[in-house]
Amino acid sequence: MCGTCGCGEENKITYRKAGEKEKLNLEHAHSHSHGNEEYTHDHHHGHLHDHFHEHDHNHATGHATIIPLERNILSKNDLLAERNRGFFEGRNIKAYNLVSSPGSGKTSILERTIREKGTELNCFVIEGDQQTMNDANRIKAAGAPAIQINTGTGCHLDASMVYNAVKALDVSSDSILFIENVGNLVCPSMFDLGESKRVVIISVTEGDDKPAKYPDMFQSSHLCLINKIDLLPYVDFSVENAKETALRVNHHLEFIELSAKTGEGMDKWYQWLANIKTS
Ligand SMILES: Nc1nc2c(ncn2[C@@H]2O[C@H](COP(=O)(O)OP(=O)(O)OP(=O)(O)O)[C@@H](O)[C@H]2O)c(=O)[nH]1
Ligand SMILES: [Mg+2]
Repeated sequence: MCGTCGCGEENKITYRKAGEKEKLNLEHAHSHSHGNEEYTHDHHHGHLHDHFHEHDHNHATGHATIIPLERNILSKNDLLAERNRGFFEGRNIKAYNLVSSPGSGKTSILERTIREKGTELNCFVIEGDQQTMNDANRIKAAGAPAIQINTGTGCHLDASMVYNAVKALDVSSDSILFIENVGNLVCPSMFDLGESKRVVIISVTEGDDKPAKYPDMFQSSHLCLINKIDLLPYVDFSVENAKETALRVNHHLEFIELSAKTGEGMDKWYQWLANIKTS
């Protein structure tokens, strides 16, 4: 179980490449294979052994150990994230961590980006979901190599999962790596993956108060994509209110309004990616 947010009870993480049959060879993972294309490892076991031990030891003292345990887990994650960041920088891989609530359109934005700019941008994709290969298969159909991480009961990706996935996916130098996090506006905000930039997506069907309700995610992001603007005539969503609220928690946040469905605004997103890629 993740001691930070309580997720990941079964400790089973799987990594499966979209459309490929071979067993993935992930170093450092305690593993057993399930069929030809799936690889499972007991991700948190090593990490958390000490924490469980510490927790047991201090049981009589009540909850006082929870905060140090959280810090310990997050600082271990931060170390691994820095390792990822060094790996990415050394190979000129621009990594984007895409975070949002479920269904805001992360995969749809990626599909359209890959169809329209995939070759130019040299894209690779890591997909994080609790279950199913759906998103990795959608990305592969759009034309980019993808690996699916299924987190089981886990509600976020962490730096170690990304490290394993990057190795299995064989991400090439001078590329863009999109990491679609598990749909959740809370826990993924705490876990640095070593990304170059964090991109938070909200869709106009979610309500314009989300930045106020989930400030950590907006505070830790560089860019906010406001998706599904084709639906604006049908919903009570004020783009102005959403931006104002988000700027109150993070005055550096940039915004792009777009629709993955109609393509409106996608050119601004491509421009942002191009600027970042050459910076
Ligand atoms: N009208 C409209 N629908 C959209 C748009 N973008 C995505 N959708 C729809 O929203 C639904 C969810 O889209 P996904 O791309 O699967 O969302 P997601 O954020 O990847 O979802 P999870 O991975 O489950 O968190 C789908 O039915 C999409 O067709 C958009 O710009 N406009
Ligand atoms: Mg998705």
